[in-house]
Amino acid sequence: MIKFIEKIQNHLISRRSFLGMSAGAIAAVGLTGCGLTKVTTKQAEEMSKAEGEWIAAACWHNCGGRCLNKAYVVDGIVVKQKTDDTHLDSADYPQQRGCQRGRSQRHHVFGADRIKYPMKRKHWEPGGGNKELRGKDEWVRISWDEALDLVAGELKRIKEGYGNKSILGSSRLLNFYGGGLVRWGSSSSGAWGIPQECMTGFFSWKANDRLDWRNAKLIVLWGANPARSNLGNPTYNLMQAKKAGTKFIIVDPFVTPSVKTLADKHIPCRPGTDTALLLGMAYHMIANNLQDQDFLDRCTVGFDKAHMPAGADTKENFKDYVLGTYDGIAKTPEWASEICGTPPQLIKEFAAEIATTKPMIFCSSFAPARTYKGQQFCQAFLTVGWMTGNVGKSGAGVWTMNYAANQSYGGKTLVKGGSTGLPTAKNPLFPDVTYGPYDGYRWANPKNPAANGMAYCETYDAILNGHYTGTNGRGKVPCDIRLIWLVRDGYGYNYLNQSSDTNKGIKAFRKVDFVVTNDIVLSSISKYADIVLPATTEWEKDGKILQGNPEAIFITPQVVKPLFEAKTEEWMDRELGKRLGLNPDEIYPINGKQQFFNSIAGAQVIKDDGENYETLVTITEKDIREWGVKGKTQNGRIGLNELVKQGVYQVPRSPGDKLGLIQGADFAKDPAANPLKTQSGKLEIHCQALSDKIAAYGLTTIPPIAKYEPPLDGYEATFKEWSSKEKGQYPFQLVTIHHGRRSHSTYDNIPQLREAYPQDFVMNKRDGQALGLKNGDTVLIESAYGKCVRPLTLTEAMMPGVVALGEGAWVEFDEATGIDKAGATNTLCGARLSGQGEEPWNTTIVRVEKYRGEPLEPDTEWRQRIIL
Ligand SMILES: Nc1nc2c(c(=O)[nH]1)N[C@H]1C(S)=C(S)[C@@H](COP(=O)(O)OP(=O)(O)OC[C@H]3O[C@@H](n4cnc5c(=O)[nH]c(N)nc54)[C@H](O)[C@@H]3O)O[C@H]1N2
Ligand SMILES: Nc1nc2c(c(=O)[nH]1)N[C@H]1C(S)=C(S)[C@@H](COP(=O)(O)OP(=O)(O)OC[C@H]3O[C@@H](n4cnc5c(=O)[nH]c(N)nc54)[C@H](O)[C@@H]3O)O[C@H]1N2
Ligand SMILES: [Mo]
Repeated sequence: MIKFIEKIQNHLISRRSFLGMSAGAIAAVGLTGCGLTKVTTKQAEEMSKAEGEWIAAACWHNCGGRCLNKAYVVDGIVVKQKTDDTHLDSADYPQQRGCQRGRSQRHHVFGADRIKYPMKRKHWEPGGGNKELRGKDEWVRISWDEALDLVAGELKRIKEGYGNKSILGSSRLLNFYGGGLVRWGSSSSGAWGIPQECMTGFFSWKANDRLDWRNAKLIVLWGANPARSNLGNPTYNLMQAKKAGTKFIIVDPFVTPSVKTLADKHIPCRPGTDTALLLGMAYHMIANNLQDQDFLDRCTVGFDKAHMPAGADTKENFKDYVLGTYDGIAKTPEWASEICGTPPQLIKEFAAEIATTKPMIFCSSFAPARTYKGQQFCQAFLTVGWMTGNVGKSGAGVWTMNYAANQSYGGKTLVKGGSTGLPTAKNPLFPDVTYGPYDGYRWANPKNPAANGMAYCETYDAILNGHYTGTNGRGKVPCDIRLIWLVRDGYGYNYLNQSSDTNKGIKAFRKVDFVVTNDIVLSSISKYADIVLPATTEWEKDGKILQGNPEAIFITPQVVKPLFEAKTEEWMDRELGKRLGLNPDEIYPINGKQQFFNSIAGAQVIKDDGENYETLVTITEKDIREWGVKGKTQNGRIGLNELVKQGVYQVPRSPGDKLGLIQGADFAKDPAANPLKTQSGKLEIHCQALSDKIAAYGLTTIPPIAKYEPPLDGYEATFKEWSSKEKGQYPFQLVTIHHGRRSHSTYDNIPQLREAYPQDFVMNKRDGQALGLKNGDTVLIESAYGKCVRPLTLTEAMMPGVVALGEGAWVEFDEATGIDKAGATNTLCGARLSGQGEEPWNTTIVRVEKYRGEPLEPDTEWRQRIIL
């Protein structure tokens, strides 16, 4: 095997000739100490004929999907990939097929730009050294011993000198070492979680099972673009509904690929103004008595003054707000149209259509809630959806996608992995804060202020100014952040790139004493670090179960041995633990292999009765011996090794089986006998609990019913003066769409994907022409927070006044001009504090002009971040 790797490692080529080749010619890539190893097409063909093995390979990124990925491994090198061929494909029982990104995973794992060795920034020394050089300093290779000594030394120095709260971050090791300062908020689902929890009693009100979507007469997708942002099966599922005759309406400022694929009707709406559109629709329904009054009376509170929750001011009912009874402003379609840009006639038709077409599914994505005070959108969306009475019935429903992947899946979880057996490690400073793999899904509990850290959006200000906003009216909480910690299991959180205001973020990073990350590539956050530790990818670890949609789990064993000097987080934590005087066996009482085994042994699958679960996997004495683990024999549906070889367990489905779910069916039939976990037991259009909870976070407030208030940096803010409609300094509204070439920032480094999905800036053709711009021009896009340049695409598919940029490009600042060349959206989006800590990315305003600087080299030609 060694000989084989040496053989391909001897074929060094320069980066330019690598990129000069077509993507198809590069069938496999190997690694060397100093750069990329190319394998020619001929060699690749030879290699793929060589005797190897197909191994199920993790596809672990946060793309919202989960698919089957298989790697063909010849002598420790992955020479090709394929996807699900474990059973024949059908609409009811679809294969779990991967997309272009997962199938590029080998270019990520074996990329020339993998982090290969521990690296230190040349001018960093304990305490900070020359901090201004972060992001532009040289890197030097150091030994693992030196790296671990330096990292442990800084952890100790900062803990002893300033206390654990001066360490920003969370990880298993940190929790054993006294904890770190944690953050809360919502980087993904916008404002969705809390309104849903308070108004419905479910943090995530599940959608009906995917097979039931075919029973809808109408499906409304609000701000959703599944053809781009739900790869895998969700769009395929929606196509089945379309085939069965369902009509689709999509509300979006952009004629997206999903509009082109699915929609019978497109409703244009300016970003951040959806609440106005929904209020205009509500007005039309009320004025024509189209609402389902029986459902509203039986199942909701707060719609009109006769159905208010106990203790509420009767004037605060939704109907009177819409009619303008007390504020004198009727929220007519004409009123709405001036704000949202949707023609009044279209608003009326749309309102009448959703009110009279039954059954209907009314489904929103997260994007319209990633806006300033996005809770108001969630309130309005649920309220108008409930006005149609489409709850608890087949082919009907009102919800947000409960998670990106499951947009059109919904239903019960039919198969699930077991626990790894690793006990959870509590952060002693914030014992109530749950520790998940993503910072982005951590919620603060406003009832327990001592448990809370700070909102994500406040991080950089907290570092720069030494305080953050305390929940529950605690005012400014002092802090002294000295260490940024990102050595953690699985996936990092690349927040310098992915959270608002990268310019300010870099200033903050340049202030602290120490930044340490573990990473697989030099992602933005690692670029601005002092020490980067080489992490193994999931392909190099012992194995994991990854949950897919509710019908499938993916079992992903080790594919190849760790490359170069890459190590697992477990190894890093143990080694650091020793240096910090901790017992490594207490931090990890069980090893990775045993964890993998436990999660397989504990896997459960639903029985045909649709209620109870049974053991999934058969395990024999021989299996336990061969795996070298502790365990008991058990009987299930599939043998251990067969399952690992197959890489997936998917529950077969067919229409009429008992595995489906109609969400809220019992409640809608008899709300008194089946109360929800809301304060009133009903769906709450007027929801005091929501208003109180948002207020307790201490950032912004909202009334208990859906109201439209112009958001910060929304449409109204594009004008110097609203009444004359004279445009102001930042005349365009920006949406930051999830992009086909990446999962957030992940995969942005893959040249093949860069070629396939350009990072262009999109604007309306007439808007562009008015500025003297033409297709392909390089434009400068500027907000109050930063600026970037990108090639321009002009199209009538974009609403006038709205512009778009895909989120996730790897920020690439020109330090001299302060311009980001990559089109990284968070150079434009400001860090504004809102509601439950949602980041208001889609309420951002910008101006656009022709760029007059040096010509911009296409990003497909850029030097990869190959360090050592
Ligand atoms: N402007 C704007 N910003 C957004 C959004 C938006 O719509 N607009 N969307 C937001 C949303 S919805 C989300 S969910 C967030 C996601 O943002 P993040 O959670 O930051 O996701 P990624 O950018 O994929 O970052 C993953 C990081 O983990 C590293 N990594 C990947 N695999 C491994 C591994 O195996 N081991 C280790 N150690 N590291 C690994 C990658 O190099 C990368 O640095 O972005 C948000 N940011
Ligand atoms: N290819 C790809 N797929 C992904 C991801 C990825 O990074 N890349 N990330 C995954 C993750 S973690 C998540 S959370 C999901 C996100 O999934 P979504 O939130 O659905 O994704 P977006 O692309 O941000 O937005 C969808 C559509 O909403 C529109 N939109 C934006 N703002 C507004 C608004 O204010 N009002 C209205 N009506 N429409 C608006 C946009 O034009 C876009 O077409 O995607 C998942 N899928
Ligand atoms: Mo997300």
